[in-house]
Amino acid sequence: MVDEKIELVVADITTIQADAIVNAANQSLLGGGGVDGAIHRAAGPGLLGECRKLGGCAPGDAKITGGYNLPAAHVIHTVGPVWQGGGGNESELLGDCYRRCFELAAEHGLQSLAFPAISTGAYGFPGDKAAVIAITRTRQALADNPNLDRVVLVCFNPATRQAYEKALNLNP
Ligand code: AR6
Repeated sequence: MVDEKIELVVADITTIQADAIVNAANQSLLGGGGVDGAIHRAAGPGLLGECRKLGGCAPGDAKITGGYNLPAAHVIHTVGPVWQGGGGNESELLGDCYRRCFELAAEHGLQSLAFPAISTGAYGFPGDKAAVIAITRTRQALADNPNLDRVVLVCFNPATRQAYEKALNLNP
């Protein structure tokens, strides 16, 4: 049962011990507010130094770095879509973010991964729709990659946790 490998926690993602935590970054990969700011503050300046060499990142894509002062060994930086009402390929792009993060995790042999609710803060993606995409992609990745044994979906607030619980019950 892949769902047994999915964990929902209300927490600050910078405290999570995992092979990698995912950052909801912007195209510059040079830091920002929200979860991006928190990750850069907790990781320290080494992270920004490595990010400067990456040449940015397109929406829907992802890039991996070290975790520096974080408890996580790596950070996978992905750039979610900005919600524009739903007609701009936002759902596909958000799905691509999850797919690329899981691809990088598989390429690097990572066994545990923690995600924030990508795009649902400053980028305005509706939480319920984002939760369905996150759960669908996570189940797919767990089914495809037996080496992956723990995916933590980090909720910064109870509403996000409720959205994930609803999505998990939609298509068990
Ligand atoms: N741990 C876990 N989740 C968090 C944390 C945290 N420490 N802080 C916020 N969240 P956002 P986006 C949740 O705005 O919508 C940045 O400036 C938050 O409650 O961080 O993808 C970037 O540089 C929400 O549920 O990311 C970009 O410019 C989720 O993380 C832009 O924001 C995502 O909220 C990206 O916007």
